[in-house]
Amino acid sequence: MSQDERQAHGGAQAVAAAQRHGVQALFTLSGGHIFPVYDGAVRADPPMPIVDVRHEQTAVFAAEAMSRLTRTPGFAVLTAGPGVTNGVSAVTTAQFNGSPLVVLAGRAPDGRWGSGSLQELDHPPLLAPVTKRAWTVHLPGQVGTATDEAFALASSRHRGPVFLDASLEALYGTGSLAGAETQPPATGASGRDGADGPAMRHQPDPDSITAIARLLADASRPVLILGSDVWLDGAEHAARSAAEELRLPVIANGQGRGILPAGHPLLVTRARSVALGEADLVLVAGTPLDFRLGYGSFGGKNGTPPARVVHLADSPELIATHCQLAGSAAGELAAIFSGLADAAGNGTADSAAWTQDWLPRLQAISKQATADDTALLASSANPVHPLRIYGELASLLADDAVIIGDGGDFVSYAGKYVEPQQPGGWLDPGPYGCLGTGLGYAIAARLARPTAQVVLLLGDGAAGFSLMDADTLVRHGLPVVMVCGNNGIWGLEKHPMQALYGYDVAADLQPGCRYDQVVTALGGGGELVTDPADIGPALRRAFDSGIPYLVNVVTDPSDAYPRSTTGV
Ligand SMILES: Cc1ncc(C[n+]2csc(CCOP(=O)(O)OP(=O)(O)O)c2C)c(N)n1
Ligand SMILES: [Mg+2]
Repeated sequence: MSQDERQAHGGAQAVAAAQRHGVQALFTLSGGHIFPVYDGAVRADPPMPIVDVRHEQTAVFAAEAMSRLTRTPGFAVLTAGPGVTNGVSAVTTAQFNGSPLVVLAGRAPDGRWGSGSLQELDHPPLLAPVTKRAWTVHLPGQVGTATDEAFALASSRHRGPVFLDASLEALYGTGSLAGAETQPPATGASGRDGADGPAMRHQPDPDSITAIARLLADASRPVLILGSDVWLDGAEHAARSAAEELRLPVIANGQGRGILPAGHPLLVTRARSVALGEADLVLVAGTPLDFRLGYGSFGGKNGTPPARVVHLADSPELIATHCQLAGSAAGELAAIFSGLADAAGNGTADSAAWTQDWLPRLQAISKQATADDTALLASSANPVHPLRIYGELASLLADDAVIIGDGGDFVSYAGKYVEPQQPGGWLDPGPYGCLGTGLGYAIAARLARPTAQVVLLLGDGAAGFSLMDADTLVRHGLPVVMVCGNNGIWGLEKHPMQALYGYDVAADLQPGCRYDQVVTALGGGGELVTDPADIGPALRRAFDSGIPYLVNVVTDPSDAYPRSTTGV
């Protein structure tokens, strides 16, 4: 590609760089420090859509979700000072999720630094601990190059957020439109197995794969866990093929959900407790061995010895060091899966020990658990049992639906009872567990998947963090179905505090609060539901409405999600 010698201000350089990395839209909230970026977006050819939101957290959450759904980097543009600090929780969420994202911020002028100009804050020291890199551009000719670098870094394994701020002089001043870097990104979408350019290839060590194949040959009760990075690294097809070839029981986690569709015979997520409690070998792919996975301690239940654990990750620095591993492999996850299938397969898997007893047992437990759900999913209890909502939703969801969860107990139920049919159709906040992702994720999902159903599941507490951004859905014409599980409490905190102290404080919200009227006031639609029989018809009206629509279901506050740990 030839160098573009045209002169342009820093904002135009940044937009041109973002476009070279496949960015389709920027998410922002206005401030004078960043006007040149808007001017760059408006004048770009083609122009870059600007999605202006009502809180910077929403801008960054939207950019993060865009990256997790499209597997091209997200782009958020924040104004100096409070614009940046408002985005910090969402940047941290991206860091925990390994989501490729660039946050470009304005910055007070260098020429007045130290004199107290408006919103003068040195952002990088705040952002450095929660990004891959955070730095400042001071020269007008360097914004394009720096933005190119930021996108390349965000998209390279292990992916994550990168922060860049540009002083007023740098953003308003002019330089070459192209910056120094005009190569198409070596990274881009890693949406297909092996689609990465050469710079992205990280071939795993074949010896470590052979060693894992040997562990598998010795195993009689193996389990494969598929996490979010399997999807983000573009390894979903290789993962499924390997699981099928080796006949491995699979449990899915985060964005790994849907890689094996609901009902797949190897998917034993509903037998999780026995599978992880009695396994003798657990292969954990594309997710950290954190609190969600018992910190990597498996087996040991019902007289079984502790399980051997193997960690598979897209980068060596992610391999767990806090627990004992029997094996590990790092690099391109698709290559790890196909290498493992080759090394361990050889046509012997059908006769492998676990297909005779272990797999059928987990399948039977899963089947029984699903059968046992029927009563609660159809519950006619009044006040409504939250599971009745999921019972009604199940029959309305299309295979390509994007399901987003933002809340406590209400969303834990969704994680257990809503099984996606396709990978890339499930968005939870990930291990940082930050409430408030909801509207940002929904905005991005509607833009990333224009014809798919987008369903946002909101706890009533969670709704308070971002519901004002229903206004953004309305202004930008983005229809989304929102379902609020309204128990009138911070359920995931109230019940545990009761259990610990015998009383609770700071855990009550307004019973029956009209969150639906918030959405109607902002120009969308909505309704309140108190009778279980009305849930299905209300959801159908929401899907048919073609506008942002919130179904506000009053649920039973005495119901607590049956959890074994709160993660603390
Ligand atoms: C930003 C943030 N603040 C606080 C918490 C702690 N927290 C986790 S779940 C939860 C309760 C959520 O309540 P709600 O959304 O109403 O869902 P429910 O549990 O009632 O179904 C809280 C306060 C958090 N995870 N994130
Ligand atoms: Mg609640």
